[in-house]
Amino acid sequence: MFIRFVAFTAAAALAFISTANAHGYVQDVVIGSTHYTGYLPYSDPYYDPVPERVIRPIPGNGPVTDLTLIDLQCNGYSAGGVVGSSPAALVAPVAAGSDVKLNWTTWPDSHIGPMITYMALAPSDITQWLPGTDAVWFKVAEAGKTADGLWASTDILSADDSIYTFTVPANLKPGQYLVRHEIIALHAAYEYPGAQFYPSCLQLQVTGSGTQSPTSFVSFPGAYTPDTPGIVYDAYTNTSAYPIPGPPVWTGN
Ligand SMILES: *[C@@H]1O[C@H](CO)[C@@H](O)[C@H](O)[C@H]1NC(C)=O
Ligand SMILES: *[C@@H]1O[C@H](CO)[C@@H](O)[C@H](O)[C@H]1NC(C)=O
Ligand SMILES: [Cu+2]
Repeated sequence: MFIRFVAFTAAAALAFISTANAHGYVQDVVIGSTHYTGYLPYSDPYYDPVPERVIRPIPGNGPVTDLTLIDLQCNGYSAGGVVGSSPAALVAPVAAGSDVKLNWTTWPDSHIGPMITYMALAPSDITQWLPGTDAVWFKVAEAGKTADGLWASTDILSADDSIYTFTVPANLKPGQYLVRHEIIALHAAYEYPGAQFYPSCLQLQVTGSGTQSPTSFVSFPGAYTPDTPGIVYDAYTNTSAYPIPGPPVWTGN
């Protein structure tokens, strides 16, 4: 009885520690002069009706570390019958060639690493679409460690008031696209599992007269394995260039 009590207390303490060890998520999206509040995991679920967002729901501010889980896609739940993510209700319009600004919650200084952005064309109504493990994703932006040793997160992100900006490729053909944006925190990435993935999925309606589409795609999970360069990396001792994981950026020339 006493031992059970101790075990329960230890579990409760662990739960507390993982809550207290706050990390983050995208709290706001800015396109042109329009702001869209991000999905707020600590308040949205408690509203009735639940607020409509352009970002898909996440369980909280914590990371995914298992590269085989569907959770790696959009930080969605793999429990409760929801596969990878559940769609959001809204879709944000954006002209191809425009900037999209993602406003992160205050990011811990220790959580250094790259910021990477992918897109995927929804084959039909994005508010119903789950990519599953299909290879549909192409990379549109990436930032790792500069030659001066500055990391996309936290150095550059903090200097930019927690705003990360990527550009929708100018020649991208119009359609509904799911954006998968992530920070990979490397503070424990000297082994696998260790790297912490913080993905966030945003629903966009790309407009314009673009005609181009990429021809090669990756899946999530699938694009990253423990052997992919940049997944295992000792960020505190390795002074070499950091190899950003995943395929090359597609710019649509
Ligand atoms: C980011 O979003 C927060 C919460 O909505 C807001 O208070 C803050 O001003 C935003 N930052 C910028 C630079 O817009
Ligand atoms: C530093 O990182 C590079 C790129 O991942 C890797 O090839 C190299 O082995 C690492 N060096 C050490 C000492 O771990
Ligand atoms: Cu953390």
